[in-house]
Amino acid sequence: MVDNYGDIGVCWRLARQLANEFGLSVRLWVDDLRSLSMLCPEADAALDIQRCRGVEVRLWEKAFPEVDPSDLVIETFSCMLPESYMARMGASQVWINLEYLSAEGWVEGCHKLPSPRPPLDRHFFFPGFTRKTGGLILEEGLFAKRDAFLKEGIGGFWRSLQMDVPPDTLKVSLFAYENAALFELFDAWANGFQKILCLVPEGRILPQVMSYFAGEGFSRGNLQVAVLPFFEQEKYDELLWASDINFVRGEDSFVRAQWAGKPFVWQIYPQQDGVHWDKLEAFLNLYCGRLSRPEANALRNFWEVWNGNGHSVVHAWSEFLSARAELERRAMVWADELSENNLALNLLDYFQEVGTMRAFK
Ligand code: TRH
Repeated sequence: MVDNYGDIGVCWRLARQLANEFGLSVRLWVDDLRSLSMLCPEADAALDIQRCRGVEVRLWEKAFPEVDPSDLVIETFSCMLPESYMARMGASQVWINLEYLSAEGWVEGCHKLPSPRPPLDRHFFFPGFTRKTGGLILEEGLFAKRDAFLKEGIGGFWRSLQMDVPPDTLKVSLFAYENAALFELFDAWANGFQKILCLVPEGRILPQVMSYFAGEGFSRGNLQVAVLPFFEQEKYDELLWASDINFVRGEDSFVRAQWAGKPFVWQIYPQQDGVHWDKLEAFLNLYCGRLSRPEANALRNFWEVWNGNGHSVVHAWSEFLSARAELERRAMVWADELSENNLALNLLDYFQEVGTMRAFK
């Protein structure tokens, strides 16, 4: 897909973590190396086989190469393993289907359920936000890195972008799909009392951003927009840390915004039958649970507006902004709570659990 990096984003992150933190020998099969090279410029989109950041990266072609299957086979997002690969798998492989992220209640019931593919066993593994799910991808030491960046690295970050950001300016990163609410939001920012610097990495929202300014520079009233290059994954984290509010989308940037510990706004990946609204509400219910009522309403209303419920953007934004101090506190506490449930650790524990269960069968 053009400009959809979530699936490779998750796989690349997990592959690196398993290889570099746990010392495992990891082979990542990718059918779109161009997308990977956007997240990691060292990856060469022309190479069928390469080693990159401790991971063996292989091109997933139609004619799938004949290789010995790994001890742990992680199928992500139900991508369907090639027949020839499955034919070589047997009782010594543990096959896990790593699913999409959702805060919906049914996830807890389905996490770790068997999903047989006779004669092989397969097991569901669901990431999630509660202790009864597989948790979220979080690299060792990420919070310490974030905090050190905020203490010492932030000036260097802005300088690397050749930007001089006045302290009274609210910095907002904007990573989004096309969005019908954008013009109204930009109007609210342009006409608001607060100076706003909106940082837009190149991507799907950019044509809309350009058309708002109609070729007349990138500033209007109190709003200034800076278009940024699409960063490698680590630098995108820095953008999230350096900004005061983050607009994110999909699955992986959504999680990274949570680790940033800053107020954030999620544009969920829209699905045709509208089921994404259930997912959005499920997350809001969890996240808002411990916010006081005005702040919870402000967050909920603005997120719903940003996801296209058609209500007034101006009003929702002004309430969201007023709730900022409380949302900042919530974001930090939430990040700390979530960090207790680490996906990579849980996945490897489960790998051993399945192996042990088999031995007793
Ligand atoms: O690209 P996305 O919209 O991905 C989506 C979702 O994952 C969705 O569930 C899936 O079904 C759909 O794709 C096909 O958004 P997401 O998930 O946030 O992924 C973006 C990735 O790009 C993430 O790993 C962060 C990374 N990124 C950078 O590395 N540099 C950047 O400058 C930016 C803006 C993002």
